[in-house]
Amino acid sequence: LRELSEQDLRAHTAEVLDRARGRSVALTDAVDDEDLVKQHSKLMSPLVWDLAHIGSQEEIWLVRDVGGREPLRPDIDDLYDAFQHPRATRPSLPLLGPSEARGYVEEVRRKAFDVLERTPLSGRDVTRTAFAFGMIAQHEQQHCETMLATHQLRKGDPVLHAPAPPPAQVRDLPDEVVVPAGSFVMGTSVEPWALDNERPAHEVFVDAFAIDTTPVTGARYAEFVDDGGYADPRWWSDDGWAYRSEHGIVAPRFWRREGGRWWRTRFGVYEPVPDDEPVVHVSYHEAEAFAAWAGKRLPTEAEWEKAARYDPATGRSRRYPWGDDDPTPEHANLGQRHLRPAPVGAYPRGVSALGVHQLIGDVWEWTSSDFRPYPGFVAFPYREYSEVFFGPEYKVLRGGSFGSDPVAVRGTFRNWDLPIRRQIFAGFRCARDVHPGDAGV
Ligand code: AVJ
Ligand code: FE
Repeated sequence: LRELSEQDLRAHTAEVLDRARGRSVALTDAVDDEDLVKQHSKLMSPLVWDLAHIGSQEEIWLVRDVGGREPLRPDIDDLYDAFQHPRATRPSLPLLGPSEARGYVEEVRRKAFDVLERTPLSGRDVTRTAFAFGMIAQHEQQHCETMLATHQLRKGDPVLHAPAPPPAQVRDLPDEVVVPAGSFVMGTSVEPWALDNERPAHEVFVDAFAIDTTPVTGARYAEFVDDGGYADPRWWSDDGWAYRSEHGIVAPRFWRREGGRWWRTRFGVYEPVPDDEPVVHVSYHEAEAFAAWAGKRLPTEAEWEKAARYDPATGRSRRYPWGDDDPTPEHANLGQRHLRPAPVGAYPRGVSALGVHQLIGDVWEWTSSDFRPYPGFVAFPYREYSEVFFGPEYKVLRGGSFGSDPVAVRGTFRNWDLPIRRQIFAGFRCARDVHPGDAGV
């Protein structure tokens, strides 16, 4: 992005916005109107709320703020303000209906494109302008991933279809990669569309550690379940044990035991849990318990990012594990091209300089870190994007899932959620301390 001419940046921005809109339309056209307005889970909004919320944010940031245009629908700002109405109450609001919502987002988009054509993206104040377009494209894609999670919670016949991901290309990968102690640059000050919480770049010293080469698979996770892992408080934190007891949790969300093995419903299809696919739909508490059972722990956020970005040959941090090039379908399973994580070993071209696989795409990975600001953090452009969430309640997830669009994932990208959440496409990998003198350090 930083090297693009004004004209190419405008064309790229339009393309990214179009791609997001194609996906929102596909996710909302896949079901009938009754399904669009209904709440499939108390954790989620009706799909029609996400759709109009996407339009409302675009109106606020692109049409009004960047464009300086007259508001289209100031009367609905409050309805689509996520902080005014918790998800559980959204179905009872006087929301725009399906056809109204579709008409609204189209009208906002026409105006936003008009603003895009007339607004300089380079020169004075560009950072704010070019960023606003990138932020809104990412915002729409983030809600598309949320809508995809709503689809996963919805009951009924399959309505989404996609080809299978690639099979494993490499087998017998080593279990772990050892990363020697040392500093690396975490976060970014130069990535044009990086969000406020990814900034600024800063040096972090990380002790030697070992990290799993791949995310934890379904087969490995089933060993934990079948070993009585959910019934043994030794592996769980106090909060985790209370959570699993209160909710009667005995396996990942959507898993069911039948005929001596684990099955799962995925987007309306009932199937055996695949052995070599990263486990998905586990909470932080479950990930933490598995790691304890395995004699390991979750990686910190800094460890995850060092494993993903640090290149020991140059001492630099890369934009992505494979280098500085934007993701292609050969690098990672992103963008809902497939409706599932790919088996481990499916993306040898996505490997990091340190030899760690599938850090980007497939499943979000829980880290042990609380969501906190980097030193020098400045809220931008609004406090409610990140700042109000900083603190001990939220855990950081990294790397994006099969349902994350490339525009909304980077080596520096930080997601966060409550440790009890498991409707998101979250899995994990483990890490452990290593000490000087241990093999490989
Ligand atoms: C970054 C995924 C936690 O969905 O709550 C969407 C993104 N912020 N609208 C969320 C977001 C405002 C956010 N996460
Ligand atoms: Fe939002």
